[in-house]
Amino acid sequence: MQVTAKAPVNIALVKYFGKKDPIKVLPYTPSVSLTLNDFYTKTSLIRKEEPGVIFTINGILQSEAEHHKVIDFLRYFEGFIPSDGLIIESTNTIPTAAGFASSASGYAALSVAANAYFKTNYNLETLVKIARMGSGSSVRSLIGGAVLWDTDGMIYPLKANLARYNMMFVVLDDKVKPISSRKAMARVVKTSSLFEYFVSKSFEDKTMIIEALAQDRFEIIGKILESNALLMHATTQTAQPPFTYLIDATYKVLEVIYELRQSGLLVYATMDAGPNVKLLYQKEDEGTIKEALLSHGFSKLLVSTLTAEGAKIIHV
Ligand code: 2P0
Repeated sequence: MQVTAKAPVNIALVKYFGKKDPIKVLPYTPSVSLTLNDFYTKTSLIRKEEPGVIFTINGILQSEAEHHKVIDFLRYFEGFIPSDGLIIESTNTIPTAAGFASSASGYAALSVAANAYFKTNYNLETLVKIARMGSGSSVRSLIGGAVLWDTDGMIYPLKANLARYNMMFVVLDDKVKPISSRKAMARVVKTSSLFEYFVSKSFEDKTMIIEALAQDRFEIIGKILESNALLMHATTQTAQPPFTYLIDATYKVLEVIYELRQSGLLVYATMDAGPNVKLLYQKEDEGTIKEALLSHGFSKLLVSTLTAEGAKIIHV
């Protein structure tokens, strides 16, 4: 027996960074994301004769710790028996664990695949409760389009003009991040002097960006997404001990973006748990943005359209 699910990457415009309830994985902040069409994870669950679980990502056998994490996660699906023979084969179209949110698409794909493989038929609400324990941001990949993950732990579809925009990833470093976002969040919540402000500002940002998305007011959307990302990264720099995911090249890309904006082109940047920069812009400006980045030596550029499609089964 084999089941394959596909789940898209989502990028937060208003960030999740801190757990109010680390057991149920309820966030301190409401987060808002857009869903990408061209970056995704495909995960197959395949029955095998010999007992035990084998877990690979892009063909690479994962560590014992990763096996434990995934086995513990599958226990939420009734009918899963760790000693039964099971192969978990996951492939990402983007670098894993470098702030490209592949754990989000990974856990969304695994949740949907397991729901079919073990025939649990959990509804979306139950699947959200389970998926977020694997990775909080994965719940935003369960449905497509613009998505709100609210502080009640549930997800809500938002109105947005997906056809008007593309996202570009400026790849600066595709190595695994030095500190997991799970550990980073715990440290920030406990020690950052900016955390309270980040939370209250995120509630404001959420309200304003939902309205701006619905009315398709790009300048407002862009200003909010960029300032929210910078504030999130300021919480890591004010934690004890302080740390940062950003590198010199991140700031150099931001300078190019600011220059483009000064010339009248609307393009906005966000960064996650890694140094890479993600840009939101209107499709017709793609050529100019690419040219500007290439002329400054940034040549690893990945582009995606936005999609209304969420995680789904593609093969049973
Ligand atoms: C986000 N990030 O909203 C934020 C912005 C990173 C920075 O969600 O601890 O894998 O497993 O719930 O969802 C990345 O972390 O974290 C993340 P856990 P997750 O996209």
